[in-house]
Amino acid sequence: MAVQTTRTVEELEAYCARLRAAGLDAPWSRPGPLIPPKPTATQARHWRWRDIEPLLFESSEYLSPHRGAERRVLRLHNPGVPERTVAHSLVLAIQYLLPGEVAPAHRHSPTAIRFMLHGEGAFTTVDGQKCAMKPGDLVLTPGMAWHDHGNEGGKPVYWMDILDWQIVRFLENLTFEPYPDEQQPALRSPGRDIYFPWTDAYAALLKRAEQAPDPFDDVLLEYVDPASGSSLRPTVACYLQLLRPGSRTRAHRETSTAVYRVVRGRGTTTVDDQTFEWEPGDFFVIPPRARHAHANLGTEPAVLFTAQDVPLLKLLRLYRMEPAD
Ligand code: 1HN
Repeated sequence: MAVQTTRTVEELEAYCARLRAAGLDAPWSRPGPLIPPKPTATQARHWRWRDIEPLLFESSEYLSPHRGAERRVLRLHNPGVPERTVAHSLVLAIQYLLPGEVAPAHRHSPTAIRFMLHGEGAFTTVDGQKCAMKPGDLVLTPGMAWHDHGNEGGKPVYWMDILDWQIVRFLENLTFEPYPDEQQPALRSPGRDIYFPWTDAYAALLKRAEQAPDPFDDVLLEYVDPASGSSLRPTVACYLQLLRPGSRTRAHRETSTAVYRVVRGRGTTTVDDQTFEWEPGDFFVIPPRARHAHANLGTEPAVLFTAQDVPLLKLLRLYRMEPAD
């Protein structure tokens, strides 16, 4: 409440009632600062692949992908986020398909980025471009691109989906549309702007490792649009990260949020007062402004895939990074 006033509390309450009736609000009429500090909903969290894997395999006993249910996915659920997503800004889901299964064609306003995790014979068709997905391949599905998936192999396959769903939802621009048929025709081979094969990305990462390491990330290489050189999307950037044996990065804080998948190797990531000891297949999330540092004290290199909302924060002039040793 205002400090200096000639009016009584009752008069103020009556005034506030008249404001409400007129469709107005006086924020100073309630106690507390005008802009209260708000802790992030996203909590630092580590998911172990050995806990996820049996539950992922079991999911096929409950659901077959079909029109309506659309996708057999398990989402990473951050306990702090009411929408049950990995972070306040991003969705991370693992999608599982048995041999011969098809996830029907549809499109939606959020962008999806797929990073292939396991198996042979998986494909995604994006606006008529059929992309075979081998482990480590990245396929970009921009918002409103038609897409369907399938498994033409003899064994189950799975990949991870990163979506900017939460950002689009916050902006109240979620749209969804089923394609008239279960699958769209494959018309042409994939463009270099949506299909990033593992062999190329990994070779580029090893080449980057020949340069001086980054003190905060050791070796970090961003996936960029080949024509423009910009991040994959205005909302999300993806990177491959190599932590060389014996490397220990400097602690720092960023205003952005990062989700990670361990591709190979072992290491540790300290996020504020927690230390995650990760192994191949594990996932973890670093909330905004959390102090974090990575280490690989083993004898083998460690490779991480990470997706971050950095480009959006940069567009909004909100991106900051500061050392926190
Ligand atoms: C979705 O539509 C896909 O199209 C994947 O493959 C994951 C997670 C939440 C909501 C929609 C897909 C999703 C999703």
